[in-house]
Amino acid sequence: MTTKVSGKRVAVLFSGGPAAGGHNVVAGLKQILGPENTLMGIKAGPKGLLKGNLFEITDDHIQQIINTGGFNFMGTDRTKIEKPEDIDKVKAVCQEYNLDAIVVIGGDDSNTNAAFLAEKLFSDVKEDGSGVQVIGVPKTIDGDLQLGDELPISFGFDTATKIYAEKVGNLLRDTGSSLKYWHFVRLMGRSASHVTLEVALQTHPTIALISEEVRECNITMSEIVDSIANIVIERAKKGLNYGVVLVPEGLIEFIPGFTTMIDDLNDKMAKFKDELSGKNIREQLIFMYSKLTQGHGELLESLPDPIKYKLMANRDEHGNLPVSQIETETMLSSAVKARINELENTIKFDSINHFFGYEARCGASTLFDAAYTYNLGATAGSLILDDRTGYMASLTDLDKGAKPLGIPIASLLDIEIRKGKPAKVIEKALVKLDSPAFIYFDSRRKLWAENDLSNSPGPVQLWGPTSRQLPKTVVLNREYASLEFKFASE
Ligand code: FBP
Repeated sequence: MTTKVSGKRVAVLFSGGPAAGGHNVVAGLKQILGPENTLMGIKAGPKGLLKGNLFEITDDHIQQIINTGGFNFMGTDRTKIEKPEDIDKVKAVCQEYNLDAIVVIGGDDSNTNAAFLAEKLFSDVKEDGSGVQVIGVPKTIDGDLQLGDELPISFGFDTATKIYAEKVGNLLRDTGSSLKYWHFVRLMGRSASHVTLEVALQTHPTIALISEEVRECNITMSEIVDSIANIVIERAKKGLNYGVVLVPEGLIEFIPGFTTMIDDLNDKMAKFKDELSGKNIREQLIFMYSKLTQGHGELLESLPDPIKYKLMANRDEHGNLPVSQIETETMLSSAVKARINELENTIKFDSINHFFGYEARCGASTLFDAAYTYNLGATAGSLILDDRTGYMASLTDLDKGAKPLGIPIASLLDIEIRKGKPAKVIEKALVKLDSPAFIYFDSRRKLWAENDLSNSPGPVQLWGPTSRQLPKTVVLNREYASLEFKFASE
């Protein structure tokens, strides 16, 4: 016999970058809690939790937000809650609003936050000595919060990659029509190259760089430039003076030499925080050249000014470099131009640079993300009604009915250096070079470079044959028999 749970008071917040489907998580959560329990929204992410910025979510709100993209219903931010005084503030807010549970909808760093909150709020929050439950929901367009069969993908990845694939497909068709430009396109995705790999599988670009391959195979900056220049030259010899190059957003952090230089820079910026404050950017750079380990200072100094400045930008509260602002595609296309001039100066090479980033994070959800997120919200709600804490909601077997699952978040924590110090964080899932998706890409890329085999998938479909398609990387890596997703409720 099951007993109906009533009287629970649950608060939900968004954390980190927005991703399509967040509003449906809230809707699924509200549905499962039912009218017997109360759902509160927290405005402006973890910062709003510290400030006690809460309001009650009604059925009318759900009617307005369901199936809409974005996190604008409540807003989001990247505050890390870790200091003892912050935990005390959270406890005070839980007491003020008489909360029984908090749901954190976020990526790897936000779910790390959720694990620590779960531990700190486990007991002694309420008058009777009991605690407040904390449940995470896996969100990020980056696709780097995934865990094999237990968590095939985070939400938002499908919508973002389909929107990018439309734009990249359009560029491939445009340049294959006008026959005169090389487009260098940097695609969002922070560290991992899942987004770039997925978009490549959907569109078959002339070239797609994969950061993880660059790091693992020790491919230097000049080797990357040479390999692109050689493809440009070979195509030009066949009369093909055009193409599209996909560049993952975080590439710079993966290039040998750059990786250790950026780690060194992160450490020293944290160490010399006080000395750097009050200096202008040029003074900061001169100061850092002398503080970096030998070789790193010289490498930093050799970079174009805009890249140098961006490398000195403030890290976020989780210690991440703001790679979305580093124009690697511009640096690469100029270096390729210079190299072509050295190798074959008769070749025509006109390049145009693009960054596809923020425009896809809040797009209206694909059918997959809409259904997935509603079910993730319902799973998070069920974990709360079942008195669980420290779990992340997931759905497995996305091709055969989908099964809800709760994953203990603490089991995912690993040690990484953040802001110059070891910290426990959820490890980012990177593209594996032995994964079926990468192997498939590797088996095709030469053909895509030599010929015009582009695919232009067009805009996201809400009906018709492609509307029910899962991300190709997920289908290949999970060895699903079909591209189509299936949820039990359908
Ligand atoms: P999350 O990991 O929080 O989901 O962030 C994803 C992301 O869109 C990255 O791809 C990008 O590098 C970053 O956010 C940009 O951050 P911001 O919104 O702070 O500029």
